[in-house]
Amino acid sequence: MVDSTELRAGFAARLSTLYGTEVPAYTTLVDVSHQVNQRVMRRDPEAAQRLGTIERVTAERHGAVRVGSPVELAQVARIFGALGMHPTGFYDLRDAHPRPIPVISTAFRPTDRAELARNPFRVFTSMLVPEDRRFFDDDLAGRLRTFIGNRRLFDDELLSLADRAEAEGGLEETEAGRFLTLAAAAFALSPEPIDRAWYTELERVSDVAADIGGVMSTHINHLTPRVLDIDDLYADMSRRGIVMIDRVQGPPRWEGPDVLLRQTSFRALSEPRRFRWADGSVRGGELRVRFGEVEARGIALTPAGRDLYDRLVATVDERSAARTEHDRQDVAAEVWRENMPRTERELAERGLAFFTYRVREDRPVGPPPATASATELMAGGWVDPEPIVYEDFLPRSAAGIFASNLTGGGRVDADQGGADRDMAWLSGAIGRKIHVPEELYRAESEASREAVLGELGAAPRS
Ligand code: OOG
Ligand code: NI
Repeated sequence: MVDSTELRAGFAARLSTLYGTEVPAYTTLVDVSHQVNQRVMRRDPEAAQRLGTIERVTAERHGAVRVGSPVELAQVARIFGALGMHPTGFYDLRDAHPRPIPVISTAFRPTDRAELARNPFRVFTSMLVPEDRRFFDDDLAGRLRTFIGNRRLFDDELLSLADRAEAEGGLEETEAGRFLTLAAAAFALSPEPIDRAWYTELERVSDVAADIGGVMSTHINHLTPRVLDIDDLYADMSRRGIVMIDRVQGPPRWEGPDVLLRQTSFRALSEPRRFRWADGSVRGGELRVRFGEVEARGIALTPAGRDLYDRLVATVDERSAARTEHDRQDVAAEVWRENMPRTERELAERGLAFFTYRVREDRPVGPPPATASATELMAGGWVDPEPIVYEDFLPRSAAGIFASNLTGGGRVDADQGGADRDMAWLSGAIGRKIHVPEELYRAESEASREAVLGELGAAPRS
């Protein structure tokens, strides 16, 4: 029996091989990431592994895929379900500034800490919203839905293997191999000719709409390795002559703890694709839609920490308006120094980030009260906080990643009505619970507090 964890690791490895053959620059990015990680490990192995073992970080990737309808998203969910990956978080990119994108998204990932440690593979998955009138008029929306309704991204054999794997927690060896082959193949770039006129019509609305709804199949859009020092990677890639987007997105580089997620990418490369023209002829051409991205992960923030983060981002925006990108980084570091706790301990004490707890060797004799809060346990010298790594995404960075790789202008009619789409809607549409990231982190932190209380033989409060 090949269990869901092994299936997930196998799928991530196969996709990585596939994407490396399709987009060779991805292989360079992975190589450079490994070199950066080794440099950081040599500098300080303990600090390097504060947010995950080097084995986990080296194997770690996230992918991005895009589909056209709830039916397709529900099918993707069955495939990822077989791999122990569950929809987590809701991202609405339709009102992203400055470039709205006509999609809503979730991320499929393991939700359990032990599973994340074994293999944290996750996929940012976006779904087109043809019903949104700001992007598509009635006529185009109708044709788009028909086009998407007539294609099959995943065949029956793949889906039934997925269902069996999900129901039974794995597959027997031969079937597992078959399942992984079919699953990876479903995300390969298709050689089928693309209807040029249809693709162009959609491109006028949005490159992303064309990439999703202009072709008969789906494909992996990028695969993202994790690095321990993203500024080092950025400089290294630039030295190799690879054109990077103009910034690292997310929190700035600074001396204090890394929180949430920092990401950067190189611009999409042109790839040969085949087109069918209006006269019926099929000729080669090219499209730029797929790129390379890299990320560094930090500590998960509580809702209070996230509010602070959002306020700081707004402050950086205000203070750096009309200044260069280079200045912006300095402004951001300055704003962080003024407002962000400089230590993990202070993040924990102020309830701004999520932690688990470890009992101290030199703890006081005698147990803490059974109802002691995490803050009391830390203050009393019973436990030390251990950071919980952020496993999710940032809407603003995601919008930036989409936007930095758009070539066309795009068209949005702000006077038209958008379609109501939220997490509950998406959950209903795919028939699965969508996990809330902050609830997962909170449950993990709370379980740890209870565990250390048990370990400390906590006594009822007198
Ligand atoms: C997804 C963009 C978002 C990220 O890392 O924030 C993303 C896409 O381009 O399909 O992958
Ligand atoms: Ni990404």
